[in-house]
Amino acid sequence: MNPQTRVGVTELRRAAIEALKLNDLGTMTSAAPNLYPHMWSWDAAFVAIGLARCDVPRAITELRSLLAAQWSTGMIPHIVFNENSAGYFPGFDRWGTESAKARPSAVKSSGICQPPVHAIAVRHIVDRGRENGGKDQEAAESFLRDSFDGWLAWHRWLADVRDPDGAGLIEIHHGWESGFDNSPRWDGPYARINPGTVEPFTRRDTLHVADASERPDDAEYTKYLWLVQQMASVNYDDKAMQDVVDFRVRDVFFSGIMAASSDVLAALADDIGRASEAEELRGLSRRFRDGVASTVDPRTGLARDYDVLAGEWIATDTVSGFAPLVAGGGAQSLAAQRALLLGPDWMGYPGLRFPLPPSTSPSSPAFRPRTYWRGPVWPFLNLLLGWAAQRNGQGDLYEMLRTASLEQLADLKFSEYYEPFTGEPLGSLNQAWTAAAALEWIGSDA
Ligand code: 2M8
Repeated sequence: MNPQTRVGVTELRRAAIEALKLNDLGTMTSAAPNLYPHMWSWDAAFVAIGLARCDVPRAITELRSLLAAQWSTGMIPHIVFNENSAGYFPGFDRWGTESAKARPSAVKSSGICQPPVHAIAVRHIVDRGRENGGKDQEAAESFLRDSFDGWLAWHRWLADVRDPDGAGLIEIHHGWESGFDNSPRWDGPYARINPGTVEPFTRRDTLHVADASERPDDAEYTKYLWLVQQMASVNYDDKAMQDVVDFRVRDVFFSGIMAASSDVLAALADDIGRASEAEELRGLSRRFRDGVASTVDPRTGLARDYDVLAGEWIATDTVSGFAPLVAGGGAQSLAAQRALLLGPDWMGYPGLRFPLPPSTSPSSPAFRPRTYWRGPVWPFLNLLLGWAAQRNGQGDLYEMLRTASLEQLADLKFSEYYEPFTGEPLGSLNQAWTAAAALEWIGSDA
């Protein structure tokens, strides 16, 4: 690394820490300063990965706060509401989780979940703690011991409740559960929903982006809220929900994360002498890895989601097609996925500002370069793909993602997402998981 780049990296680290401070609510971190003034489940995991690079105890606090919101069933809710912020819609009152039996009454949360990246964050905390030694190591190791059963219950709930038939694919009941809210992946399932009467609503999200057309439109929000109403009508009871909800999809990217995370949690189980749980988790990892592999479209090489209600595969050119790369797997499948990702429809697409995968391939008719999950580049996702590449032994892919990400993030905006061809920062600025991704990419280099 030349001296000029090194100065850039030091400045980047300082600015990323500053952006995380801006979002620091004390014992949890808002996903973004105005647009998302609460804690989101998978954002919190990436935030913890970044925090572990500068403050191991604070990273632990982040995940402890998330676990305090875990439902008695094992589910980790997708939003943990900050009592002092009213500026987000739909807020706690709109979720109707007040009377959900499984929600811990002291913590306000939504009633759905997001992908289980948390065990990967715990691994990072333990690794950073051990590197630092002393008090950080003690804190990280005791956190692992205290929190292990919470993470285990979370993985068991996902496996038992969201994959009751053992297909190795997690069923979701809302596009928000995928985290890829309005991705073309969900156009088919949403097109088939005819919402009943939805309580009137006033959105807040469009106030916090430069151009409201980047966000989903009101018709999409009506369907999002319809699903919330349907789930609330049965008090988020796991069994009843499946029968009332108009959105039932097996999410392949969620499942790929489940496979990867279960494997990571298995190694952590070994670490604390929980051998039988380690074996159980390795079984889960295999089950979801196989499930993900079974979805790969032989024509495109990309993994697919499955629409349970329509009984059909959902084939899209979205980054979720790289679920096998995240899940891990056989050498041949990983090599094929690596070649695709580096190829002309993705990182090698002509004219990209940085060689980073757009959320939808620009070759797809569904591609929209400025619209949220329909095309922009999402930095936190690149960190996940890089982590997976490194674990897969694909060091060249890891280095390419790292170099390009550090260049992208050197604008110091920490945007929620970026226009793929111009590199323009879009969505919220100072998005917490983007800043955290920068810290992790820098690693021990600054
Ligand atoms: C976005 O989702 C929320 C709803 O959960 C929203 O648009 O209001 C998604 O990008 C999601 O993946 C992310 O976790 C969340 C907070 O960053 O924002």
